[in-house]
Amino acid sequence: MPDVQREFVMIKPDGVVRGLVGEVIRRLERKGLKIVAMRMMRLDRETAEELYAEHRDKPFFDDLVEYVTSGPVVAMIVEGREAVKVVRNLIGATDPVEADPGTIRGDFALDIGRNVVHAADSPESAEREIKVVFGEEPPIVEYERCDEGWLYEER
Ligand code: IDP
Ligand code: MG
Repeated sequence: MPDVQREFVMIKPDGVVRGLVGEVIRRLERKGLKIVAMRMMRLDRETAEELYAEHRDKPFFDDLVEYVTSGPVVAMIVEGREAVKVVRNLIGATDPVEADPGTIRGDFALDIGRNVVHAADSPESAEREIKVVFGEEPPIVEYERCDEGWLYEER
């Protein structure tokens, strides 16, 4: 199967507390993506700062770190063809006001500072963020989805 990628996805505290965990996972699963690791946790400040290191100098950085450490998150690694692009399309634009209907942010959020879900923006970011949140040896569980033969023309 060509172009298989790993993507890092994280349901943010508003998504968990608002009861959207199942909704987000459902959308990833029904697209055909395979969840290969998942952990519910609370991010500590250091991990959140590292996760969002690229935004350290932005005016919203402190609020962002406060937000993602304010409650539980559900962190996941998903696999599939072009998983990074596919997940970014599923979650929608950063600002939920601009996000298309049908996307997670487009359907469930109204505020850029409470946009329900995080996903890495490139395969390189995904690899880095997976290590930040899951550690150097992420707990990946390999298996086959029973529909893989029908999700992809070639295997
Ligand atoms: P992304 O989550 O779509 O990749 P980024 O630009 O990487 O968007 O920003 C990371 C997160 O920082 C966003 O998801 C959002 O929660 C927050 N954020 C981004 N820009 C703003 C802003 O202008 N005001 C407040 N929060 C912001
Ligand atoms: Mg980003």
